[in-house]
Amino acid sequence: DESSNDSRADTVERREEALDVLRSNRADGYTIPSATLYPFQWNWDSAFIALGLVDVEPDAAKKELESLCAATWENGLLPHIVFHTDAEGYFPGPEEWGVEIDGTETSGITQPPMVVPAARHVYEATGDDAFLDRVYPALERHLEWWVRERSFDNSTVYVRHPWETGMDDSPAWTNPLAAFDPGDVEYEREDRKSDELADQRPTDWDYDRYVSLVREARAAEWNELELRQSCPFLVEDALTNAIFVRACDDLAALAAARGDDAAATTWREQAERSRETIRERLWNSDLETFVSYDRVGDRQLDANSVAGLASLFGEIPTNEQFEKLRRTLRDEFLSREFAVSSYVGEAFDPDRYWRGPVWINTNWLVADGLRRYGATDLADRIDRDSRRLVEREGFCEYFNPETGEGRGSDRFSWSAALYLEQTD
Ligand code: 2M8
Repeated sequence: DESSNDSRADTVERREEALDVLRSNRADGYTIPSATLYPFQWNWDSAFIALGLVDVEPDAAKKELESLCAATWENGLLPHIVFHTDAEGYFPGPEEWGVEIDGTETSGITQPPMVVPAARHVYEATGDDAFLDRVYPALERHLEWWVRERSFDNSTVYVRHPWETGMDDSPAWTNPLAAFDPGDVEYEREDRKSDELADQRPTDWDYDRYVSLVREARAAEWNELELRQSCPFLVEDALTNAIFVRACDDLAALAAARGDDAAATTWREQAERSRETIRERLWNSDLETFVSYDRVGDRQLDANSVAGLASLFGEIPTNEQFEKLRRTLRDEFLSREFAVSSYVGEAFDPDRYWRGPVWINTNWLVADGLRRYGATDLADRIDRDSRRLVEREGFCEYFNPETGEGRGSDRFSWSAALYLEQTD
């Protein structure tokens, strides 16, 4: 009928805009998240971008992941930013990190290993064995690094900076950040391009601690063993662990595709071992969700955030936990006009970054996870909200869950890429 023709025409037009956003944010073999706020290559952004690009521009999707993998450190750390060029307008830029790998400057922290699920998706969509041969060694080296350098017990993994979680100013980090004194840190922020944007970004209180953690880690020459003793922020993040577990499963599938059965077994066992610990250590029976664990304060961080729901993406919840988690999702996260709020507790702020707004990438993770548990109705509801938001407001960075208004930057790459992924 006419109205469904109209809405199909709208979708076609939006898809063209999405591709235009991605093309205009594209540099030489990689895509920046946003021209106004983030002028370099970001780790998990590139993974989401590749997921969206693969059906329309498979070669660009492959290049996106290959350029990221090429920045892997000798020890296996995959940096959260790759500074391919020296663009202006971002703090902390390359000079603050002081890292150079084969002539390319990078940061000295990582982000959730979405690159592995993305690589599996790109490989399966294209069947390109040569692509797999090019990226596999870096992917495996990276997951080995997580287990060797970022785990106390070879099962759960930890982060040593809030930026590593991707959910920078989540209220989950307030307590561990409040537990140390950042000292007198001097720096100049570049992310508050307007007063309005300033209210949608992390506070100076947060930034003092972000900067101090970077400077301390740099002073320790990024030595993970030393930082495990000295870093005041060591957190087993629920989101990072969920993506890590999924990455182990997906690496196992990629190993099997290459005929390496021994590696496939190793990574399947790693996934299972990690899942078992997460189910115990990160489950919070009051909030009925997964939370993060503070290794310095030796306590759970009881914040109800989308990170707990993302456990579905790693198939972490047992059936019993799933029933409870589904109730938490329904009661706490679906009661506002637009799903899924990034956080729903006392510190909820519908406009500020990872303290309440809806993000298209976490919606995508939760919807994918729900489908794995057969909860198609809930997954469809979340996908519909993502589409509705983008169709009303454009490809914003994040959205107010009550009014739907777009927040942060516009022409934001992963919002565009995941729209393509959802509507193909
Ligand atoms: C945001 O984080 C960066 C630091 O990495 C920042 O605020 O400057 C987060 O939303 C993160 O998840 C994202 O990857 C990055 C680039 O889009 O921006």
